[in-house]
Amino acid sequence: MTQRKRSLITGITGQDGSYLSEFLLEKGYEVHGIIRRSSSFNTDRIDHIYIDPHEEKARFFLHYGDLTDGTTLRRILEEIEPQEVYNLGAQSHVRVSFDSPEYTVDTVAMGTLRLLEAIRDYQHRTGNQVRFYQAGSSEMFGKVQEVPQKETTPFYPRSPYSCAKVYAHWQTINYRESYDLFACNGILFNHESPRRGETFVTRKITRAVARITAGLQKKIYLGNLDAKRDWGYAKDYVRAMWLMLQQEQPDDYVVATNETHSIREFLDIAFTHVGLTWQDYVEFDERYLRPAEVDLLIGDPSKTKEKLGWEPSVTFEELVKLMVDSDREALEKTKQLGNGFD
Ligand code: NDP
Ligand code: GDR
Repeated sequence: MTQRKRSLITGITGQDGSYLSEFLLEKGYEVHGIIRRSSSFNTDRIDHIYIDPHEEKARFFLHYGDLTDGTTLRRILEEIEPQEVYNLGAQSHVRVSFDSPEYTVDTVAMGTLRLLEAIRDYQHRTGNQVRFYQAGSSEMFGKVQEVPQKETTPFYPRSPYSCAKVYAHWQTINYRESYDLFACNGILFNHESPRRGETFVTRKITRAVARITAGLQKKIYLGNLDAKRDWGYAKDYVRAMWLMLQQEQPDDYVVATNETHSIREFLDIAFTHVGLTWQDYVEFDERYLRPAEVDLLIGDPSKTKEKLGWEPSVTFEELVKLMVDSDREALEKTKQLGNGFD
């Protein structure tokens, strides 16, 4: 084993996993990630940092596994002996969690428990300290109890996904208090980027704007446009995850911008940025509504700012524009390669 700090990331192929990997590699870490076997490539977001593990300079390694498979999680943990574990893996789509509640809960809630159990046993057997980050969500606040939401605001989850995240949150605290595990909960509000999954509302909109301006799409079908979210930039948010694990004591932190905007406002900035009017292109489709909606999220990150010295670096308007620009550039590149265009 090298003397470098080793980290293990579940969900390394996701938006946050890819940014966190880049961040940790820059800090000099050896980064290990768990990927799911898939019949097609699922490593798009991390291909640019992958180096053949046979090369001496390789510090980035991938291992097949799944949060629903506890034996493999244990084996990987024992093999890697990481000092830090970031649990980002999840079926993370709120609407989909209503369609697949059992699978969502198995991954999000039971998956976290499996990982915590593996860490507990590993730590007990070897005496090696492991620092654990749990990817908690503002969705746990759900139905509005207090505005803005902070670490002490009561949870009122409104989806199978967020119920599972509440379980994982409390289990993380329980392992901290029961087994002296250095375990932190981040309660992260929505964070977006050009790497955001294409079915989340922000990326769905910016991708559609790019395709509409390229003449590839005429309409975009959306659900509830009145919901309000506190949207930040994913790159800023992975920095907060790491900062949590560098403190003297484990704790829980809200990461947010303290600004809230509706889907309509997002649409307005995205379409206006390319000289279009969103009302000309947006249609309603009830299939995108949720059985129970979260109407208003706005976070109070005072504790995180004060204790971790964390600040967001990108404004809402900048975020929308950088996502639109990125989708337009990506489409332009595809066009030049002659893919998907007649
Ligand atoms: P993504 O949906 O982009 O990524 C999810 C990751 O989890 C992917 O790597 C996915 O693999 C992996 N995964 C899914 N199911 C399993 C499984 N059964 N076993 C192992 N891995 C699995 O999410 P984000 O990067 O946006 O979010 C990261 C984490 O933070 C998630 O836990 C999410 O719930 C949470 N979160 C996200 C917020 C956000 O705004 N982005 C806000 C608050 C919390 P694959 O690529 O193969 O599908
Ligand atoms: P969210 O993100 O549910 O907040 O969860 P999403 O982008 O899916 O929805 C945000 C809001 O937009 C409304 N909406 C639509 N949503 C989608 N996906 N598609 C549509 O067509 C559409 N039309 C309107 C939704 O109803 C909702 O109000 C994200 C995920 O990353 C979670 O994993 C994370 O925990 C939370 O953010 C914080």
